[in-house]
Amino acid sequence: MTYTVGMYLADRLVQIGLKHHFAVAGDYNLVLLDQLLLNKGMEQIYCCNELNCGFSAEGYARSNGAAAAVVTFSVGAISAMNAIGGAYAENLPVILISGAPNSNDHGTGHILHHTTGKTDYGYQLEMARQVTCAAESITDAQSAPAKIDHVIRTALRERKPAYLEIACNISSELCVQPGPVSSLLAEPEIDQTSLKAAVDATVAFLEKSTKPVMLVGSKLRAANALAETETLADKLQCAVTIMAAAKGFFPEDHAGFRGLYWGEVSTPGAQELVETTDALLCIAPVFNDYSTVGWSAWPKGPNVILAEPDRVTVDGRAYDGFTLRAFLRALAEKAPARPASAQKGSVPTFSLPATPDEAGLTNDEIVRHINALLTSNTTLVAETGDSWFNAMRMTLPRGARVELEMQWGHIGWSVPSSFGNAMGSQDRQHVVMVGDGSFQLTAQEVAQMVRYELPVIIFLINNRGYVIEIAIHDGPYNYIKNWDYAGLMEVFNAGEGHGLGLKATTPKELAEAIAKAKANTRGPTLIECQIDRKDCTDTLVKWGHKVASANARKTPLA
Ligand code: DPX
Ligand code: MG
Repeated sequence: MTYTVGMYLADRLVQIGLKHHFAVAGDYNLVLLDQLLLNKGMEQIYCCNELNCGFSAEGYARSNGAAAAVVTFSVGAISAMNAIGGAYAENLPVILISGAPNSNDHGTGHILHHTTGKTDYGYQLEMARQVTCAAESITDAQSAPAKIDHVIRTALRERKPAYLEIACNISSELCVQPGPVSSLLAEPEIDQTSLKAAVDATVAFLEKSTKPVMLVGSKLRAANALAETETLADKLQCAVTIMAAAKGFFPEDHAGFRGLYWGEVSTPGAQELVETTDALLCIAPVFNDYSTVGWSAWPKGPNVILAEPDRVTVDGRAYDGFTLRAFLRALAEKAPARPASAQKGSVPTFSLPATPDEAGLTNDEIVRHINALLTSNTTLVAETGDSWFNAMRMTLPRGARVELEMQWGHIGWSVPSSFGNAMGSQDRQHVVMVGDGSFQLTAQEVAQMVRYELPVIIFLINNRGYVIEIAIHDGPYNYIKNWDYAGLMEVFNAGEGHGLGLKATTPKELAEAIAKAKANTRGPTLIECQIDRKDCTDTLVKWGHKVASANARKTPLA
């Protein structure tokens, strides 16, 4: 069988587990898209624009492990790069593939369309290098296999996005057939001496401690160590807390689970546990201004053991040369039982009294209903805004997943990301919580959920503005044009889809809408929940004030 560069790429993507790739067509990638279509192991899924295409792939990588987005040169790829920056921040291997100028044009002085009008077309590769772990430009068929393999291997190993651009005349040129995929998937070698030293030092530290506590962070899923963390918790029998961006990364029915540590807005009891322990084992954390509540809740000092994806630091000494997963596994074998921190307190559960059926709809009532909807099969996607704080207070059944984008924090992310996530895990129920302001950025991707008949349930919380921003720093820029959000569904259906748009202004209407959403299995349901602008979580307000004062720090006087 004759092979082409595009076919080689398609085979590799299928070999690493992709059943779909996301695309927006343009004349620099049309031949490539044709080549990808030849592979029947993978379906081509279309998006409304390249930003959404990037976020759809990002969501697919969340549910499927890796993803690819195929776009055209500059006008497409530069839009997609925002989402690729997000995939970098969130540790997701997304391969961004851009069509590129014909190899015969390079070095000719030709001015090409869809470029900045300069005759050097290298700027896109330079830009991509800033938001990816590997970036290659393919301008000849012979070197294509090695470049494709390098990009895919690096993305999978580093759990980061990577970039390929392929000159538009090269995708259909002949090249070799790919070999076995094992070389792309190989785990890095482990330095057993260093691993043993790290484990011994940690065990010695924990043995001196009377009440260690675990703190689970958001890089844990990318490190592929969720199960190992639970095994370690079983062995230590200590209290386990999670960071906000790690919601769902530790089972909330575990006997040691003590809730969320987020400084002043922690689950009751969790802040004291974390801040008074003599040994805090931080696993894959990200300490940024948001997670530390404006630098006020940053665990540091001699009592902190830092177990990061590429290094473990105990007693001020750093050890590397092994994976976090290998470390947690080896530590669980030798770790002492230290139950003191879990002996006080109990597993937190969220409960709120129901409000009367005909009362006005409240934020609490929405959260109560959504929490009741969650099962072990739910993926809850929570957008930036008060949806974060609402997701934090819910109790998750074992197996339920939560998707957040707390490091990048691009409003509007949740719509395309949930589309991609649902495409990659069609056996699960996807539930989205998104604010009105966020929805306005990427609303059109709901049309693809209609097109591909994905039964995503979207709770659109219409509080008439950027309420989290109002809490952080108010001004006229936080008030937005209202839309008929539920009405959009008819626009997206255009007479041939199964999308359902509903409005809820009372608890009764919300309950009825949820029942209809559950019955609508052939398309998305958008429930516009109308609440008062001032009705938000008190955690949002407290956290917002702290972050705002950190942002407003003056320069030190000279
Ligand atoms: C902005 C944010 O309506 O949610 O719950 O009302 O806050 P809440 P909404 O979706 O509003 C979101 C809004 C404007 N952030 O409060 S969080 C700034 C921002 C961002 N990303 C991008 N642009 C601006 N985070 C792409
Ligand atoms: Mg809002």
